[in-house]
Amino acid sequence: MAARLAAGVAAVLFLGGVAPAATAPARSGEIVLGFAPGTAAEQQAQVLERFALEVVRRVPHLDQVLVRTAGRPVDSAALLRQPAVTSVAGVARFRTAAAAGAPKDPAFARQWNLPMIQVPEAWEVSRGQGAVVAVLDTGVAYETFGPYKKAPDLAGTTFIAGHDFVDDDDHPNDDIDPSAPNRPAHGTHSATIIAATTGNGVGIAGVAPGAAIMPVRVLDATGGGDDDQIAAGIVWAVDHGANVLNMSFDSTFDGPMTRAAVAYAASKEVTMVAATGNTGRGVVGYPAAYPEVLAVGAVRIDRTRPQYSTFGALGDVDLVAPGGDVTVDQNGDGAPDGILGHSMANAINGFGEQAVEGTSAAAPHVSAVAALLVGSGLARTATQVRTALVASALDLGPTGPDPFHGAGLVQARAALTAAGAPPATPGTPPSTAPSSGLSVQSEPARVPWAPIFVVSLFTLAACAAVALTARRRS
Ligand SMILES: [Ca+2]
Ligand SMILES: [Ca+2]
Ligand SMILES: [Ca+2]
Repeated sequence: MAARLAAGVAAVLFLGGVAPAATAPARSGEIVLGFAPGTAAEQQAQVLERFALEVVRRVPHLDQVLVRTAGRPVDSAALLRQPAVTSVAGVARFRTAAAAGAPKDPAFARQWNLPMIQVPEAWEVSRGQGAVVAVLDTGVAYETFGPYKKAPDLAGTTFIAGHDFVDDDDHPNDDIDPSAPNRPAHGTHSATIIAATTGNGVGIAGVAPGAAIMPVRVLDATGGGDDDQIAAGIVWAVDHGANVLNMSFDSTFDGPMTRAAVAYAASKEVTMVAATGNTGRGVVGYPAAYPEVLAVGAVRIDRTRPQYSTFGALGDVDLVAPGGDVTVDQNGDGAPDGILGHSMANAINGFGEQAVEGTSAAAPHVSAVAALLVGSGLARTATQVRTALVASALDLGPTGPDPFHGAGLVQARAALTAAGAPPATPGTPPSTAPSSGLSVQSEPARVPWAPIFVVSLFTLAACAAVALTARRRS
């Protein structure tokens, strides 16, 4: 350790005495526990044993100890109720000012949706390492296999083996929709919002770039899926270690198998996130309508609800997240205000960045912030994650929870603080809100695809009536 510290100091001096900026990412499953001054060693040991915490490092003379949570949920509130415990915090990381700054993803400057939900600030605490997000969708371009190619901006992303419940095989690859070939492949787009490889000089930055993606294919290339496929995907993801399920699809049909699968996932404390729908009307679709699922609506850059974003009665919408509106350019950057993802269109190797709008794009933001919480070690169960997300949301519209925005706009850094991370460092540089003047791009992002297409939410509704008897398989 002494050698490592010395090397770090030398590096700082070598770079010209730049002040170390407090920033950075969490060490997964490790937290710093503060004890009251003078707490006896035996008393500390009792607390550690009671909460099944293992000591990683003690520093002489300090009342703080770095502990490992062994992947189990940490009840920080219960810890803080221990008389001997004074603080519970994530592991702060320091680095030279020169090493900080915006990620080197060429399209990052166009990702207005990231600063809007405090993503760069949240990376000071967690990048999602240790969290597994199952993307229940049309598949993901996660491997080069047969005719399929791995998406360039998923090259460094961690994947957990998934499953294909449409073709019933172990290769949940994403396809081009033959009926709308210029529409970007949906599951890949969703997955990259969550965990595109970040800082790699390609494409976009993900919201939780350290999270692992589990591709679970429950929708065919046209975006349709049946009750049994959805249910099988949910149960499979839960049984294979997913912490968070992203479900960017909806139906007006309350499928009995999906309903039971959602109840099973909730019983295992797996966080479920779903899109409210793109009908623009006041009835939230399933599975978002199940109370166990976080129902996510959309907002535009000006934090208002786009016309398409489905709302409900009070309590039906839990949160909102950036969903975009490709009919406007509110930030004046010359591009329609869509949500950028990295996916393919027109051909399974036709990769690029596409701007889309929809609650399908909003939900992955919340799934990714849930992954940041899980990765921080400070919130792991669905109950803990929901509590932190709701408590920290930025209230929008009518004061307090309302039918259009629920608790409000998801806020990644505030959610981590709500779960027990230290507050954001005052004067922390740039929440990196990319201004339009900032985009010095030698390699301009290929946005938007022309023409900009509206990615409507994939809906099961159209086939719901026949879903149980006349399964559509491509
Ligand atoms: Ca990237
Ligand atoms: Ca714009
Ligand atoms: Ca409100």
